[in-house]
Amino acid sequence: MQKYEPNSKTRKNAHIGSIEDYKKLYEHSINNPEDFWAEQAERITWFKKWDKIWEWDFNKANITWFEGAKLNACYNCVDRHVDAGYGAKTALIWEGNNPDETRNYNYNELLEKVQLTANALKNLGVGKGDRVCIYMQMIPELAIAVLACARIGAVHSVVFGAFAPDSLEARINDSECKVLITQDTGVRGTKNDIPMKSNADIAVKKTPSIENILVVKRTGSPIEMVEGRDVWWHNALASSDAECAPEEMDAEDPLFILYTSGSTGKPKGVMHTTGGYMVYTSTTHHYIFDYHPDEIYWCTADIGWITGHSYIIYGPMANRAVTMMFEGVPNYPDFGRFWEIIEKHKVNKFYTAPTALRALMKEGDKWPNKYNLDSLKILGTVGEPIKEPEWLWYHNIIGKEKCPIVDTWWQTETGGILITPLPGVTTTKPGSATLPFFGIIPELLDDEGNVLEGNEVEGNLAMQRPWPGMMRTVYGDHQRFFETYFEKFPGKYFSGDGCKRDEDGYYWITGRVDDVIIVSGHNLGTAEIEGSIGGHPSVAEAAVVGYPHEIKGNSIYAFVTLRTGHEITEDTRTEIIKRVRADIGPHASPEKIQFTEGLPKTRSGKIMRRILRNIASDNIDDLGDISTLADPSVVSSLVDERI
Ligand code: 7RM
Repeated sequence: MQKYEPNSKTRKNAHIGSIEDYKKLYEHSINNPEDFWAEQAERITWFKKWDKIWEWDFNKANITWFEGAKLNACYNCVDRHVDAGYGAKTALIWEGNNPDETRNYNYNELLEKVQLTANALKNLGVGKGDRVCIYMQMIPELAIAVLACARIGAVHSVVFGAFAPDSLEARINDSECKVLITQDTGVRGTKNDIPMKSNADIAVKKTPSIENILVVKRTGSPIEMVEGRDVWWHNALASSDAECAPEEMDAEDPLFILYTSGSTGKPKGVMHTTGGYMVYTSTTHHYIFDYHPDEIYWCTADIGWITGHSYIIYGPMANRAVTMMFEGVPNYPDFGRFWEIIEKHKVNKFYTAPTALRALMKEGDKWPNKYNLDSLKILGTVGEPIKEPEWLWYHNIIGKEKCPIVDTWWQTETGGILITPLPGVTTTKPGSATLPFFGIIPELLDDEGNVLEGNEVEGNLAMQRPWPGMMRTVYGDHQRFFETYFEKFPGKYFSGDGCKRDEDGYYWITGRVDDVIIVSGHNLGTAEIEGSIGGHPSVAEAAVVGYPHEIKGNSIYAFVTLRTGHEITEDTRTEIIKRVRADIGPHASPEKIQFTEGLPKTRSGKIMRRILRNIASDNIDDLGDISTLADPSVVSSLVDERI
């Protein structure tokens, strides 16, 4: 396989410009972790320094960083840059769904808006520790709302704007949010009236904790406003005071909750705290995107996901970056949109998902070739394994062979990037996330938990020690935090991913080893989808697996058994799809549904998903061992009737 060395220009300007320097700092970070993280923590402005760098016990899932320290995340992202004289510098560039819509906020303007919003929240009775749910599309007010919560010490819970009312309701109730922030309707691609407020109205019928809904006017479409409960954002800001001092938060005070799908039906409220998260996101953003002042940095993720939290808002803004936010989609008005935006704003650092690259690559080189992409210096990917074809396309057609690609592996739970190349350092191999970031000790374990030493091994990916950005608990359920991440391999953090280490010690993520399917970079729990399908009155049982899809990475294949006496009709199929879209969201709807008389189960009643995965992927020659099935005969009809 061909390897790609960082070019000399990147090396020369990079914060770290050689593998020797990386190794030196890596070894320092491993041998003297407390010194290393104390040094990195200097990026953050603390109101009070810590008493202790770290304390941890993976056997109890207890982790603290910078205990005793005081800081405010919003102050670090906004105020201190104004105080340092950079108020007139651009903080946020917003590119609307329609190409003629752009808004810029400098740090002065951002500070002004954030303070007004923070006071508007206070006027609604929101205080330190209260939870605020944010359900919006990618408009600037979303970033402002997040920062305003951080400013007053309210814990934000951003719910991705494509989620259906039921999912929103479950997330609000789990953390008992007091206020919901949304917008009238949303604009995305050809959709110009996404019913945000009316979805919110449906959700809050069953969320007793919500006292008020704050509504941003994005489109002006008519919506219902409930007297005494619903407040227009612009009115609330107009009657707010201009000044709002940032709350002094403990390093271990919660900053936000973000829900992620698990292998049981109920989503997990991943909780991140303040000090460690800020140190980790700013440090990783600095080194991995090799960020230098005034560079234009664009991460295309949605703020509804962790990538948007860590690498649109907190990391870049702590580093005083010019960070971009995009409301639209890569194929609207046409397949050149990303490249048009890069030319228009002279983007230097570009971070996107393999699924987007696959979709764009398929449309041919003519789209990127229409635009001047010379401003690009570094390209990043995240969310799923990137395969060689799209890696090469990214490298050759987008980066013109001069931009290092950082394939960054991490998770909602990790808060920031753990395995990644550094642009001025790492010789890359297409498809490998390469080497650990500073302070990170990845381990590959066999199923019994034995550490696989040396190179050319494959196993379960775990971390030997904590890092400052890792999650601290599952909101309201510390036992679940322990069981999900620390129980299977005692004393380690288990990621749920499989991984191999090659002859050069490079890491290659092989995908999830649990019941999570990643579709277009979105984590979906099989249990959640099965629960939704199972809610259909004709359905007796459903099992859902992923199968490879050329654009989405994986697509969803549902095996469904109907109740006796219920007939398979085209309506059943469409109703099932409708139900999943309504319960979870369109991104979770099954691409294929196979009705079957029975599912392959062990004698203890566990569905053997491995067999279903093989059938769904058309790997029927080697289904694996089927001898432990209660009734092996179901397999042949499943194979014959596969779609
Ligand atoms: C940041 C994010 C996490 C899961 C993770 C992996 C997969 C993420 C990569 C990747 C291969 C990568 N958070 N994943 N990055 N697989 N190479 N560079 O995506 O919580 O939504 O998903 O995504 O399976 O466990 S996430």
